[in-house]
Amino acid sequence: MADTTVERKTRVKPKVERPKLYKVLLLNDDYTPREFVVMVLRAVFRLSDSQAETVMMTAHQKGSCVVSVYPRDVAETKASEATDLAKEHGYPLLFSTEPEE
Ligand code: TYC
Repeated sequence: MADTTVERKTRVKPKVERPKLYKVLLLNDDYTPREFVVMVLRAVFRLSDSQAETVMMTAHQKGSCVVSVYPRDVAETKASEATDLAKEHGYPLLFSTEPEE
């Protein structure tokens, strides 16, 4: 069989897009105990004790704080898990998500 080579006239640019990342935000409230917030940050977001303490205190003082960034589905699942866990314990603690710029 004869060898044939087909050459492209134009370059094909591989269209691989990086998935957009989403921030998970911790929102302050007046009722959830600080230790409970730290426990949730450690359990759901795998923060260390000192990271969790810093994130909790930042939300407490400024109103909100970015916990971490993840692909959209992970961010939404973790935010719901954390919010639901607080609800189960009778606390109004809220986590929200928003796209990173
Ligand atoms: N403000 C709460 C208190 O004084 C503690 C708290 C911190 C709650 C951070 C939510 O995201 C939060 N008990």
